[in-house]
Amino acid sequence: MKKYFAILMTTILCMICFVNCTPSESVSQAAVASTKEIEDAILEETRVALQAATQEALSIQRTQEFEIGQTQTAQALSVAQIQKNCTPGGTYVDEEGDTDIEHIDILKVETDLENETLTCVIYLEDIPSEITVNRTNIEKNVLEYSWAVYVDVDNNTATGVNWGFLGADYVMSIMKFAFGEEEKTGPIDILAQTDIWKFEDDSMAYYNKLDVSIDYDMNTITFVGDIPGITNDSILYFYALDYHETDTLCEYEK
Ligand SMILES: [Ca+2]
Ligand SMILES: [Ca+2]
Ligand SMILES: [Ca+2]
Repeated sequence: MKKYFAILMTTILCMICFVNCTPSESVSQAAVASTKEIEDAILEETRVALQAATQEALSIQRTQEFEIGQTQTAQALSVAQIQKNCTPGGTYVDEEGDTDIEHIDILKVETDLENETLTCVIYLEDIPSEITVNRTNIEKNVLEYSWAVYVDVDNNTATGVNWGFLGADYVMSIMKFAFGEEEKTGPIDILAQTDIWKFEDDSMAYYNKLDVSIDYDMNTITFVGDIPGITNDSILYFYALDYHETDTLCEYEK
């Protein structure tokens, strides 16, 4: 009896299967599924290939930029060896790693003078997209960050500032003083002030706004500003500071 019941059930199941899932339908559904899988696989392969190609292109571009930078540095080195004084129009190279703080480690400065408009491109070891200001571990009312170009317009120590960079008449600078406000992070040129200052003896007066642009891929800060009376014989000093650490190039020796 059990045997007949089992045969009957098997027959019924086979009939249900025959009615609901004919072999042709089953094959065509499988074909659709596998076509979809193939399409998905091709799309995925294309996406992966595109991503790899983009990354490779970026990597090649970075390598090219690096090689260009190296060539420029080599050319600049020969220029720096010939010139003793830093004057507008020259390119000057500084030692790499003479400070451990990469965003103030000056590597090179390219300068250009058009009439009285001075352009300085300052190459640094690294410029982070954001810096932290008003750090809690430093005292109040100190200069926390600075990137600056001092200009002794008349190459005369008797005029201009009578301390520090003796004889400098103007400074183009990014400066951030910590006055005890809340600690915060952001881009350098948003958090710091960008100005040109005029020196007279022991005082420093605001002169004009400084045009600053930062290239985070090339790690450069470019200053453009009008300096009254500047000539190709004026003397330039370059300076970067993070709290108590500094890096300088063409520092004053008179
Ligand atoms: Ca340096
Ligand atoms: Ca002077
Ligand atoms: Ca230096």
